[in-house]
Amino acid sequence: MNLYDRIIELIKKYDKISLFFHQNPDYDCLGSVFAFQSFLKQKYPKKIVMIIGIETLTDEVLLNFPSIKANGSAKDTWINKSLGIVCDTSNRERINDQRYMLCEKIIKIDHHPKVDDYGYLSFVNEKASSCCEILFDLFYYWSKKNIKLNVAKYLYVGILTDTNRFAYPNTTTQTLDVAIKLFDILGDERIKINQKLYSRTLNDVAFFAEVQTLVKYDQKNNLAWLIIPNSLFKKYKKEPQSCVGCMSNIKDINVWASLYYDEKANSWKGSIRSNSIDISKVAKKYNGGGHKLASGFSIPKESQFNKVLIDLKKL
Ligand SMILES: [Mn+2]
Repeated sequence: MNLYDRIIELIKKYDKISLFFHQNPDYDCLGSVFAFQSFLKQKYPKKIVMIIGIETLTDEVLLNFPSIKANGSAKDTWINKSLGIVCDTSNRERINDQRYMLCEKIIKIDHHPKVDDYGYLSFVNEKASSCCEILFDLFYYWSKKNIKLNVAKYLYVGILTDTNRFAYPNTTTQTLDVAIKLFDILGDERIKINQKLYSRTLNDVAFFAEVQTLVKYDQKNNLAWLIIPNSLFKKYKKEPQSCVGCMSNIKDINVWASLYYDEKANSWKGSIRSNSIDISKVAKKYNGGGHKLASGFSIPKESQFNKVLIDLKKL
């Protein structure tokens, strides 16, 4: 039996499924869990599929996502009779709700480098652009007629954002093959998804314009960085976020990093991006990790950011 068959057989055995995603969720992990929920609901209407912790996310995080409905919080006694499926999360500490431990069994589905091998079953494909790409492949193998419009929407959003609209090097012929099949299902819907996903409010435009003025450059070391004060998020009523993308595609800047304070976690959250150099090792050194060209880290003090920058300069 191949791994897909083993995953399918295990899911079939459970009436209760708990879906988990990663902290600071992006559209790939959210797309994955919402697609999974929609797919399973269509294929097995009697199963109860809960996205654990979804009710803790703010509207801003979910804003651009097509037709999301929160489904209330799950009790511990429910979770401990369920099968857990964790999407897009390389290590256990990063799972959004640590009650994943209560699940009878866990399935991990991910495309990040394998830093933590967890789960009763683990499907990791580092060559996949996104977790959503893997799920499309799994669902297509499982029951392609159940990849209905809603499932396709969620998966498309995840692939689109994780590949930066098919521009990042993680886009492969396999990714495009999946995109072709999704286009067929989505029809004109994909244009609406694009518009909704990438539309900006005037408040956003003003916010990012101000963020841009805070970027510092070290042209000698081809490095850019940014520290976003919490007052700025408050001023524009924005959820704290990395804004690391505002430093991408700058000529002769090869590595860029941002930092902001995360009140909930009581720590400083950082993001590092690169256009060619592997920066994941630096992220790992500072309590983080991720991909070669896109990683995150977490430090207890703002002053430690200097050490991160020195390590990045050495690259
Ligand atoms: Mn992802």
